[in-house]
Amino acid sequence: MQIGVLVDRGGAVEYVIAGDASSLSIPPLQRRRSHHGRLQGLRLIHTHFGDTGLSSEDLTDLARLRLDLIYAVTVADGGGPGLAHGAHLIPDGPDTLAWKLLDPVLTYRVDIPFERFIADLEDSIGRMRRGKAVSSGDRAILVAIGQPGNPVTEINLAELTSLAQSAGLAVLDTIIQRRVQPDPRYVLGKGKLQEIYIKALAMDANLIVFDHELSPSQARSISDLVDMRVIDRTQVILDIFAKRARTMEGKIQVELAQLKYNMPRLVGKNPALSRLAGGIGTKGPGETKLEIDRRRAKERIARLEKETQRISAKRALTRSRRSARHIPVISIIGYTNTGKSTLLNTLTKSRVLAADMPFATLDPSSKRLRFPRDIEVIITDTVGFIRDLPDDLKAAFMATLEELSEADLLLEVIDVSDPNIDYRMQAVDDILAGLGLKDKNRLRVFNKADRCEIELARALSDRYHGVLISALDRATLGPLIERLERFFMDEAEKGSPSGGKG
Ligand SMILES: Nc1nc2c(ncn2[C@@H]2O[C@H](COP(=O)(O)OP(=O)(O)OP(=O)(O)O)[C@@H](O)[C@H]2O)c(=O)[nH]1
Ligand SMILES: [Mg+2]
Repeated sequence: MQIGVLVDRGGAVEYVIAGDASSLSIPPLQRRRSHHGRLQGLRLIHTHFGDTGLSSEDLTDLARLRLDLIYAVTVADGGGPGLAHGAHLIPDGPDTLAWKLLDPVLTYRVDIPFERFIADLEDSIGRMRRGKAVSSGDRAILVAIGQPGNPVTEINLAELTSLAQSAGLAVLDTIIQRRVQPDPRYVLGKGKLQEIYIKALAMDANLIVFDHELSPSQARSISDLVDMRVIDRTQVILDIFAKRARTMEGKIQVELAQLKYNMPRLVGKNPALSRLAGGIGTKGPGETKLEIDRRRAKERIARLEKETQRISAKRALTRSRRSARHIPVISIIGYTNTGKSTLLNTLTKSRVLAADMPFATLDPSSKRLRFPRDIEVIITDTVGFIRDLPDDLKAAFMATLEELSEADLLLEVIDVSDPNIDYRMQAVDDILAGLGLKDKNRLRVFNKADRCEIELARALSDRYHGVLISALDRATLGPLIERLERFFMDEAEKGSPSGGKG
């Protein structure tokens, strides 16, 4: 007959189950752990006769009971343990789990660092759920403070609208609250906030989004007052980033930013708390759930930070190899959605994702570019800039932005058809200053010339000694390529002993 044991996280056997020749029926388990997407805290190890691996009933039990892990140990000819067939659950979307089969190994070779394994697994399950502030289908009202009719306020609100849409929200209405200074407690006046809440209810919205960054205490006061989810622009940006990150590196950076942003907001009443809550393997005595959540978040942050340092170091190595080979680097920068990736694609005939939405690009990509006069450079596309990028996000993307400091040339792409061009050029200048990159060689490229009055575009481009292009149309890139080529020839002259020094 089959014999099984259910083992808890501490390694103690909780149940011993005797089945029949081909199956095992697990008794009803006490629900010992608060659920919230967490696992049961028990792993099942049981015997199988013959050479059979996990059966579909086994896998159903795994999923139904949310076991930590399941193993079937086959019985070898002499009666001893043969192969161990294992499986565990993995996240498969915000609300679904799938199972993953492990390669069968000889039973005495099973070697899983269990504590670490289960902490990582529960982290990744929790992450699927907790990470996102919004889900597509959410219906939102957007709120900004400022002066109606004031161009800056209008620009900010329009930008928030496109961010919200890019995050998958339906934007039902936008509201500007006339105010010079945000209210320290509620951002808006208390009365106005209640008014907006009622309006939101009437429109069947389920979310209010503030353009203004909410401090943890503001978020708390507001959610005490209105019974609806309230988030800010930063959370919308974080959600977009989480959705777009493709590489491991990008994902780590986004998760780090999310944790750092959410951590101070982990407070008693916050509904985000229940989403962050979960079972914990090594619970210290007397710790409240809140303390445990904070501790877990801290530990995870520490782990991810180490990881980003490792990535940084790796990138630095790649860069130094590159510079050892004297291949110059151009970094394409600029406000989001200005056409950076399109330009990279057209210049290098590649097919990096370019799309009409903020933050289409998150993960940098580098390509080689050979000029007609046989100069070769590396050209890198980066994440777009946006005004008021929260510090945590900036920090998380440092590894990507570090690259910029070693570029030989920053190619700033500007959307010349943008009615808010001055405001956005200023935002880019501010961000570069913040990164200590203001004095770097920079060439301004005025893109989307096809979309506006050509005289106006040319005047602007001339004012900044820039180049006018339409990145979609390779035929317009001649002057840009020439400028770049000239720049690198001059640089080579300066650098080589036969040049500058004579
Ligand atoms: N009309 C016109 N559209 C352009 C031009 N260059 C880019 N676009 C469009 O502008 C949108 C954004 O282009 P991307 O290349 O994704 O912009 P990006 O700067 O890489 O944006 P992020 O990566 O999201 O920051 C896309 O819909 C492009 O097709 C151009 O010269 N003319
Ligand atoms: Mg891009």
